[in-house]
Amino acid sequence: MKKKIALIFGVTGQDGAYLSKFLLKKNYKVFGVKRRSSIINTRRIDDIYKDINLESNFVLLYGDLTDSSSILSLIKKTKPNEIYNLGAQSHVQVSFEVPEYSADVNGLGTLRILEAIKNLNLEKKIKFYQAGTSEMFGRTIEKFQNEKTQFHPASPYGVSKCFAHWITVNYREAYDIFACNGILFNHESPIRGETFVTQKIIQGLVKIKKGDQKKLFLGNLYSKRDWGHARDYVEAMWKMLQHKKPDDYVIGTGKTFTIKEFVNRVLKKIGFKVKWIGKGINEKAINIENKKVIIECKKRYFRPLEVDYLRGNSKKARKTLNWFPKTSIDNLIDEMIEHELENSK
Ligand code: NAP
Ligand code: G4F
Repeated sequence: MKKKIALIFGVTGQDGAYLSKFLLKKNYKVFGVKRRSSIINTRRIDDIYKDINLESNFVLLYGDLTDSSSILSLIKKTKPNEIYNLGAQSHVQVSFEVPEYSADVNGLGTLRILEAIKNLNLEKKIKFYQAGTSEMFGRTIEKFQNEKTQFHPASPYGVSKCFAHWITVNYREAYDIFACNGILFNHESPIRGETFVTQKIIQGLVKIKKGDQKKLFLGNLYSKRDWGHARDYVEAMWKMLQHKKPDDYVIGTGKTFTIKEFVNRVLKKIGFKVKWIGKGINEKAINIENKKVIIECKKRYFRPLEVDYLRGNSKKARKTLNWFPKTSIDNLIDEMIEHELENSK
């Protein structure tokens, strides 16, 4: 049987790495789009590259979501059956610093791919996945967000992803493209970027335990997030494109925790006993054993506007796609800590 071909934008990111491995196991040929950078940015996928058995089925090509001509020629050259758009300036706080760039990559980047599909007359040949986000719900007052919950984004990142969401719906309705939006809640893993809060907490506390760092500085400890594992979530992306009809799906665990609850779980697993004192920006955690402050809050990590509460209702994905999250928050934390301990040896 002829191999299916997938083209992944954002292949060097957390999800790109998990999705590549998932698709290669399913016998796809995977083309990944990487950006030119001044230092090597393929750390997360180097193991695939080094695996001689996978080598010829995994090809990296240069491209950029801000460059229509590269997108057009990548699609022409690779003739994919499925395109996964995972490429983004994906850091919410950074999007307040580089709003225009975030809109360009995240919003217009999506439009550029859809336009290329249309202009190459491949509407009936290519299935398209768009990496949407729970950040689109932003400041909603609904406490269990599903596909019908109104968007109220709270950052340039969230707004740019709303554009990407609606342009995907628009091209599906106007040109009959098999295009799906995954509305994914936070998902983490041992290869999560170091500046996202889960990885920052785990790396920081492991370093403090080993005596390699003195303190961990954080921002808002009271926002709530629904955290799953990236490995489970890339399966949902693929399932969306295998379904008979294109549609949009919320993907989350249905459980939510504050940042402080996440920190406390990590502290316990690493073997710290702490006492929390103070309020707001003055809140701190003191190591009971040696009376040293190990966690403090810093203004610079608070955002101009916060998304306070996210909890995903993925009933539709469970029912229609038979998708279920497999990893609990405790297993996720254990895996991330184990990886960090191994790494720091
Ligand atoms: P990530 O680790 O930050 O990866 C983002 C990827 O996009 C990287 O490969 C990055 O390349 C690439 N990229 C950035 N700018 C680009 C450009 N101009 N042209 C082409 N590629 C570009 O993000 P992730 O956590 O894997 O998330 C994947 C996607 O899902 C993103 O769109 C994100 O917004 C969305 N999402 C993530 C979550 C989550 O919790 N992880 C939840 C919902 C939605 P470099 O490696 O060169 O930087
Ligand atoms: O880990 P975060 O930076 O993730 P955030 O903002 O929820 O965004 C992530 O998930 C989205 C899905 O909902 C994705 F679309 C997006 O691409 C990204 O992957 O922050 C989580 C929470 C926030 O409330 C933040 O204010 O943690 C709080 N926080 C507290 N201290 C911190 C810190 N966040 C970061 N990054 N760093 C801190 O020191």
